[in-house]
Amino acid sequence: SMAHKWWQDSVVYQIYPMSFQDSNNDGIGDLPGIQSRLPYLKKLGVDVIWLNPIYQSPNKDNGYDIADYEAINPIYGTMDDFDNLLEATHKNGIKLLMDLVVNHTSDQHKWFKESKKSRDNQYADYYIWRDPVDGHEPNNWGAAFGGSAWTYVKERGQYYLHLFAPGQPDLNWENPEVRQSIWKLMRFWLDKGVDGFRMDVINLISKPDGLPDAPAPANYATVENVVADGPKLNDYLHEMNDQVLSHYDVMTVGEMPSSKPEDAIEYTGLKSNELNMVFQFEHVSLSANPDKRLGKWNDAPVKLTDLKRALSRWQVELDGKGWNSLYWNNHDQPRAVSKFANDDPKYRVRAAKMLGNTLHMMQGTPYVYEGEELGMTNVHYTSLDQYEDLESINSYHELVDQNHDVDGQTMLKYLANVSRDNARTPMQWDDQENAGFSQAKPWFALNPNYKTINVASELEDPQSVFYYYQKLIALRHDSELIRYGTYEEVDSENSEVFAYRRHYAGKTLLVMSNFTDQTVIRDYDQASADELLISNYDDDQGVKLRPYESKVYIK
Ligand code: TEU
Ligand code: CA
Repeated sequence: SMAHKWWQDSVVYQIYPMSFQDSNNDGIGDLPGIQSRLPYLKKLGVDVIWLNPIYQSPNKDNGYDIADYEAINPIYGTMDDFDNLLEATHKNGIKLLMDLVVNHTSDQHKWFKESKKSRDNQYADYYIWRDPVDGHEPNNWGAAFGGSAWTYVKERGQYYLHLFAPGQPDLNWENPEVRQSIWKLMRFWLDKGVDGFRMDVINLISKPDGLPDAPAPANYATVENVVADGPKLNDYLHEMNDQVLSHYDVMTVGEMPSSKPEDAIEYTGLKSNELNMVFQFEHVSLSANPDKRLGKWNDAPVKLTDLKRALSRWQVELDGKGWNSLYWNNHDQPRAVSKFANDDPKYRVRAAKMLGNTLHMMQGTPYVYEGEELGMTNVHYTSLDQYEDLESINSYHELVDQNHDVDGQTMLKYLANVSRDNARTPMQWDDQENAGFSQAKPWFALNPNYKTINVASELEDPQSVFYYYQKLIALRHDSELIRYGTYEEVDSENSEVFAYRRHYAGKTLLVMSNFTDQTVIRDYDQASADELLISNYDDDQGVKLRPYESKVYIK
C-alpha cells in the first residue's frame, strides 16, 4: 500500500475571479477581493483554491485566451496583488492552483503575432499552419465556438488551426521550442510558490497524424473525439513531468473531455509519472442532444440510472490504480441543483445538500465551485441579449439563424438549461445592493434570487447548505473510510435512489440519496447500521426516504 499524498486528502474550492468579489468597485471581481474572502473559505474548511485564468488576456473567452502567461490581467490587479494573495492564502493554510491554458494562446500573444507574419521567423512553427487544399480549409473540422476550426492568414497564404475561437490559435506541441517555452512559464509560477495546475483541455494537445476529417456533422463534439488522447500525449505529459512537475511538490488535474477510465489510468496511474487526476466529462454529458448537429444543447433531464452508471464506473475502475476528481459544477456547467436535482424553493435546500452528500462520500478529491456551497441555481434567462458567453451566443446564431437546425424558442430553452453563463453570475454575498459583490454595476447581471440565497443569510442559519458542506468537508478530513474506502454500488438499476457502500479497514459506509420529490421506501439493511453520520433531514425514518432525502450510515 502506498502513502497518501496531500492532494488525496484535500477539498478544492474553485474561484471564477471575475465573479467572486470586487474590491475597487469597477464591477469586476479581482485578486484583492479574493484575498478579503479568505476567512470565508477558511470557515468552509477547504484546503486548496483553484483560480480560473487571471493572466493578461483580451478576454474573448474570459481568460482562456492568454496574451502573456507571466503577467496579471490589470482588471484583476497587479503582480504584487497576486504575490500578496499567494502569501495570505498560504498563511491561512490553504494552497493555490493556477489554470494552465497551453493547448492554445490568444491571437494577441506575441508568439502568434510573430508567427502569422511569415513562414520563416523565430515563431513561424509555434502554431499549426497548413496550406489550403483546393483553395479551401485543410479539413472539415468545426470549432467549439462556431464556424470552421481554420482561419486563413493572407501574409502566410495559410490557415491556422483553432479548436476554439479564432482568437485562440492552437500551439504546435510537436515543436520542441514550444514545449521549452511552456516548461519555462510553468516554472515561473511554481518558483513563486504556487501549488499546482488545473490544465485546460490538456488531452487535446497532441493532434492526430494527418489531421483526418471528423465524421459529419464535424462540429466540436465530433472533432473532440478525433483529437482527444492523441498519439504523443503520453510523451508530452511525461516530458512535462520530468522537466518540471517532478521538481516541485505540487498537484495537477488535467481537464480531459471525452476521456475514459482506461485513459485516466494511463495519465494518472500510480506509475505513470504524468498527472495526479483528471476532470472526466462523462457524468456532465449524459443529456447531450440525440441530434448530433446540436451537440451539448438540450433540455432533457438526466436519467438517474445513467448518472449512477457513469459515476460508479469511474469509482470502481480507478480504485487502487488512479485517482478521481469529484465535481458537479464548474464555470462551464449549469448549476448542479438545477440540472441534477430541483431548484424549486420548496426543495432547493434539501436537494443541494443531497447532491453534496452523494458526491462527497465518494473516493477522490472533491471540487466545490463558488456558490455551490450555497445551493446557487441556474439563472433562467429567456432572451439571447441576457447572455455574455461567446459559446452560448455564437451557438445560437449558428444553429438558429444560419443553419436552421433548431428554432429560436427551443434554443433559448437549451441555453437556459446548459449555458455556461448559469455558472458565471456573481457570487451572492448578501441581500444588499449588488449582493455585496460590488458597489458598482457588476460586469454580468446577478441572479435575482440573491435576495434569498446568499452567504450572509446562510451563515446565520444552522440548517443552511453552507453548514452542510462545511460538515461534509470536516467529515472527510476526519475519516480514512471516506477518503480511501473502496466503492460498491447498491441497487444499480433503481431509478429513484442513488445508493452505494464504501469499505475500509473493517468499516462500512452506506450512502443513500433520493433523487425524486416523492417519498420512497428502500431497505438496504440500514437498520443494522451503527450510526447515522449525516443526513439532510432532522430525524431518521429508517426505510422511508422523503423527497430528496440523503443520509449516510457508518458501521
Ligand atoms: O473547456 C473545454 C471544454 O471541453 C468545454 O467544457 C467547453 O467549455 C465547451 O463548453 C465545449 O462545448 C475549457 C475551459 O474550461 C473553457 O472555459 C474554455 O472556454 C475552453 O477550455 C477553451 O479554453
Ligand atoms: Ca475590480
